[in-house]
Amino acid sequence: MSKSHPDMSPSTERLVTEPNSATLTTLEAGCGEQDVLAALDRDGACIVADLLNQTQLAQLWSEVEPLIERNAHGTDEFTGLATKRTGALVALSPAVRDAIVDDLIIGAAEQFLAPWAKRIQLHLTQVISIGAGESRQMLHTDRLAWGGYIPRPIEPQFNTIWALTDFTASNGATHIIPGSHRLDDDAWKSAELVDTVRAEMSAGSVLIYTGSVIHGGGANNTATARHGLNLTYCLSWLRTEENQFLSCPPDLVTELDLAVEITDLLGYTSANYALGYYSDPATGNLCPPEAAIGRKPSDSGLTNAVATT
Ligand SMILES: O=C(O)CCC(=O)C(=O)O
Repeated sequence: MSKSHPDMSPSTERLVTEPNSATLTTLEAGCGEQDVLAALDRDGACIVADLLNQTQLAQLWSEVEPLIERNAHGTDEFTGLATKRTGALVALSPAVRDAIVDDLIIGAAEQFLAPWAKRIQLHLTQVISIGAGESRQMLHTDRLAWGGYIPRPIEPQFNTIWALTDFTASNGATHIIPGSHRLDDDAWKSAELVDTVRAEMSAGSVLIYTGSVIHGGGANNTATARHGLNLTYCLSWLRTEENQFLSCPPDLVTELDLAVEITDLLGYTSANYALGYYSDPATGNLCPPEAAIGRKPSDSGLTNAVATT
């Protein structure tokens, strides 16, 4: 691989695992959070079939398709030279906002991450459109975004990819190594030697996977793009991959009158006492994050400012 993720340099040692199962568990849309958590504990990933109905899927697609159309391809092999990545989806798509706070997903994400943080936050919003002729992405774990500094057993991240088109083995369905979430941080370096399972699923279904499971986008050997909506969540004390304050700045939050559940996930709330306040550049006064969007703080934090209504 000539040009890969900057934090990743593969080794040639053999990976000491075999997949836990030959397929990923596929749950029904009516499943509970505990079913998701049990599958994540066992395999590090699972699929929930048809979580979006046809109307929701059509609405989502109608909102994101024009954004993808006007977007450019990636600039290296990791992001994909024939792949488009389209973000800022809280700002740009009401239907994506609905998916972000889907009851099953947000409930499972909160429970999964609860041992390590008081709150969770939105790590990234991104449609990944793997174009015709794209080659296979290198296998990796997403926790490497933080450069390997987060000790095990902390699980920093809970991930989803919502299929906006059918995911098939030939159009780029995600490669997963079930059980690899239990391996050490360097295991992905030799993962190319292991058989993967493909996250094949119908449009409207969602792949859920942890930040520790080894995975990667598939090659697209068809004539049309594979579109997946990647919505990921992480511990509120970590830096996020997509900078939500720039992708959805305070003026826009106010203009869109976003729900508190969404603004909290964007980070417009304290992650802990003294974590996330800002100082008014006009006065130097300490303010709760909510003050920037004209709201009262959800929690009392380290501030000396009186929040607005
Ligand atoms: O699109 C996919 O199937 C996975 C992509 C991925 O893992 C990534 O870009 O980090």
